Amino acid sequence: MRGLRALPGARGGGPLPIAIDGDFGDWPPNPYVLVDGDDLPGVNPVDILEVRMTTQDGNLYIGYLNESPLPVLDWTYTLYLDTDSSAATGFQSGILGGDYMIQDTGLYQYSGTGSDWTWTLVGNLRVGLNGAQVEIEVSLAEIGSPTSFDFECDGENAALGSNDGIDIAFGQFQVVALQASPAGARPLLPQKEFFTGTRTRIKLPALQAGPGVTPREKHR
Ligand SMILES: [Ca+2]
Ligand SMILES: [Ca+2]
Ligand SMILES: [Ca+2]
Repeated sequence: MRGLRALPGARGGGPLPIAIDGDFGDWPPNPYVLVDGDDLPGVNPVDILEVRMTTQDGNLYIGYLNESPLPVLDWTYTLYLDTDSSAATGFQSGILGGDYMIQDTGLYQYSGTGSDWTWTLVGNLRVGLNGAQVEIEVSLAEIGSPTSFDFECDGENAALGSNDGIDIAFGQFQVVALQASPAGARPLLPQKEFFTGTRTRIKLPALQAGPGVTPREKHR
């Protein structure tokens, strides 16, 4: 399900709606920006430089800045949203408990018991990829209208058949704080790390195809 958007001119002179075109130039000033840095060594084309977020008209906007242009989005980026800030609920990634996941153009809700790769498609999202920038729009209502959430963004190089490094960025986004401050709120507790292949790799079964995209295997 696509997020609702306000029509231009319906905002009484507020900022223009963010266009989902893979260009951050139309974002309001001072969004949340989690800087990951150019930290993935070797030939790893999927390398998160920053994850940005903001809200507008009941929607959450997510932006990825990759080190280099991406040929496709596919499952290069997987974003887990821990919307109840509880690692005990949702998919246990090792960092958080992901209640929702965004992968490619799909928004999914976790429907497993914690360690299994069981997701239910909520709907398809508007996604724009342009070179090294990706923009995604998701209705906050579709992820339970959280006031804050923890997130983990995994950049998976296996998706491009290249080196198998996984770049991980995680942090916390305060929805209410940002909405209360149009100029934007800075991130709380930003953290970052990267992973280059010492974890045990587990191939998880693909999902049953829904009306949208099927999430790809998760490597842990
Ligand atoms: Ca844009
Ligand atoms: Ca990085
Ligand atoms: Ca959770």
